[in-house]
Amino acid sequence: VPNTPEHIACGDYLVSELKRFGAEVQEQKAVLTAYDGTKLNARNIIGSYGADKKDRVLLFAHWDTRPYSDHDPNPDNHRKPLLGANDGASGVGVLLEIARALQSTETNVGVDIIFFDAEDYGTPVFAKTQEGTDHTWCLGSQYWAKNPHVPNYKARFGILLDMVGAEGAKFYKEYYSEKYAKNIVEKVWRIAGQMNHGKYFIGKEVGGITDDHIPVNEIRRIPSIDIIHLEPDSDGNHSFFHSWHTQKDDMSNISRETLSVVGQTVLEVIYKEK
Ligand code: AHN
Ligand code: ZN
Repeated sequence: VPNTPEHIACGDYLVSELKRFGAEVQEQKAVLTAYDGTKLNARNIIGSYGADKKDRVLLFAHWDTRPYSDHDPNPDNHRKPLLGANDGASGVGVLLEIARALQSTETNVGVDIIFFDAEDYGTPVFAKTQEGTDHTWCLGSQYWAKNPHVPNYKARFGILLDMVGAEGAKFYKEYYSEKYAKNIVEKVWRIAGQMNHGKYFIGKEVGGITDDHIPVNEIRRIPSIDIIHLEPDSDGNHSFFHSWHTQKDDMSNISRETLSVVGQTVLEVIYKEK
């Protein structure tokens, strides 16, 4: 949670892990303003492989967790922070393991891994106004998209991992991913199918999500997709996994198999790039 000692310790840990896995690490520190005016000491952490290569792929996830469990069934928990084992940390875990693989086997393209901060400090359910609050999410990625770590930074495409750890997770083709990067959605879902991961990667479209891929697409203009676990309902709407923004988003809901399926699929995608 931003502005806590644990946030500093976790950021330091991520920097040291990326360095241990041979990445060139850059940090981007910024003071960002939350929905309620709170100044957040935010830190985007960037690990690069093949930094001299022109053709690059961007992989990203958010590493902060939410200060509010505002979807918890117990109202007493609404102002408590959550662990975010799935919401945030699952994507970070997969990307750390990908970093470890990149250390031993080089890709043809350069790879940048970005851990974005301050994604999940968006307007809580208990705030007075909910309208027009989309911009209160994804503060770290908005900042990076306007101030990339390398001037005029570009990548062939980007892949965001969000909530990729729940048991039985299903990944549908998210609306903005299809809108901005349809060929990347097709590529990733095709490769997942070839790897027999069709039980996880479902060939059906669902509605759009405000997530870190939006600023990367709309501001930085890098075609980017969101691999995100959603539960579509019969009305054409969708919800997040059952413990989303509750006290139960902890390790008990995390599946090694789901993490592995996502990580193996993304590795296959990036090692296939010529
Ligand atoms: C909204 O609820 C508007 N966006 C969800 C983005 C998010 C939150 N991803 C993880 N936590
Ligand atoms: Zn969240």
